[in-house]
Amino acid sequence: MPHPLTFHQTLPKAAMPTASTWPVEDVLDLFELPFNTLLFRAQEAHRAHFPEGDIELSTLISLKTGGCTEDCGYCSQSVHHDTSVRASKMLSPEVVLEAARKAKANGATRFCMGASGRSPNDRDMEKYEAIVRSVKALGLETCVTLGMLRDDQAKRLKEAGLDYYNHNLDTSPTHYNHITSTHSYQDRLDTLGRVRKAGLKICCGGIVGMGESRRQRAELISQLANLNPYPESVPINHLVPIEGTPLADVSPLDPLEFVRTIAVARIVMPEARVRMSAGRRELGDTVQALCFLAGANSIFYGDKLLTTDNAEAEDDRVLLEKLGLKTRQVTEVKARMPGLEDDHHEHSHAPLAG
Ligand code: SAM
Ligand code: DTB
Repeated sequence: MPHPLTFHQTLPKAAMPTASTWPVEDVLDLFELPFNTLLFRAQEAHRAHFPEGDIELSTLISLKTGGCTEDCGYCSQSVHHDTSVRASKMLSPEVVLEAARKAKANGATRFCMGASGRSPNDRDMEKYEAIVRSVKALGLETCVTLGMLRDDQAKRLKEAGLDYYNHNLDTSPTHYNHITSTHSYQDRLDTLGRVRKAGLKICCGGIVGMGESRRQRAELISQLANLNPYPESVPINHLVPIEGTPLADVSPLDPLEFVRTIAVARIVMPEARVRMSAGRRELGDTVQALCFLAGANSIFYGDKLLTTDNAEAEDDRVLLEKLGLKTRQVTEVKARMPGLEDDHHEHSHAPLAG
């Protein structure tokens, strides 16, 4: 008997997001729909592009923590803020590999690695390449976030086997100057351009709850949707307030507005993995259930984010089971018959390891 949460389904190969044009006003109109209409539209978009209950599990690790020269107002790792996070050396490849093995055994299909800093230096680049190679060899999808990249760095990461580069726009262009002064929105867009040029997939999203207006949330989503093509992966973070940062005491966002943001992202980027990202622990089961209904189909899975606690893995197992959601698995299948494509992805679903 298969486990009740197990089924197999093959998706169309390499569904590449198509170009779309989403003016801010149109995105804002979506935000302002009656809640049920918005969720209904989001469900329609979701079901047209993904099988029911297909949740991607990504596990996150901080390769190098703290000591960052940038002054992003939300961040625990900036040298400009007096937080409890201390700078630490880069993790050894062995420690990272062990964490990746564990993540895979626990059901994750993507391993996301973050390193603090404005941009990687050349000595560290070699280490990142080696780490990407060895994590990729485990059969996991790889994602790194290392800050701003030059063309040659993006190319090297691609050659090392990197799948995704995470580089968030974080907020609207009109709010960005209130959040960061050490780099510009254009810097972020430029890195995204280089990442695309190198042939990498993009993981790009933002944070809500940083004192922005609804229009500014619409501006962020419009920016993301108008990237051509839009990101394959869209993390929507809910601000995790960090003591000692300028945003520590910002008024909390209405959780239903977080749900709306997910729903709008799903409608305007229907083929993207929309990740209910940081801040999930604080949202509770009911709001998370609404986010899944709104089209979230990826979560960070594991007890830790970068410097803060994630929702507990055990609680996630219980929640996914309760909601009847299945998790995604990716297996590279080498073609054995002449005339078939070199390899293809087989998408299946399996219960989580306990
Ligand atoms: N240095 C890299 C860069 O420049 O992109 C990594 C930056 S940061 C660690 C990665 C992303 O995590 C940020 O862009 C932001 O969206 C998210 N993030 C960081 N701190 C957060 C917080 N306190 N609450 C919510 N999201 C956060
Ligand atoms: C993303 O959008 N969110 C992740 C990942 N990309 C690197 C990071 C969340 C960090 C939350 C705060 C912390 O743990 O320091």
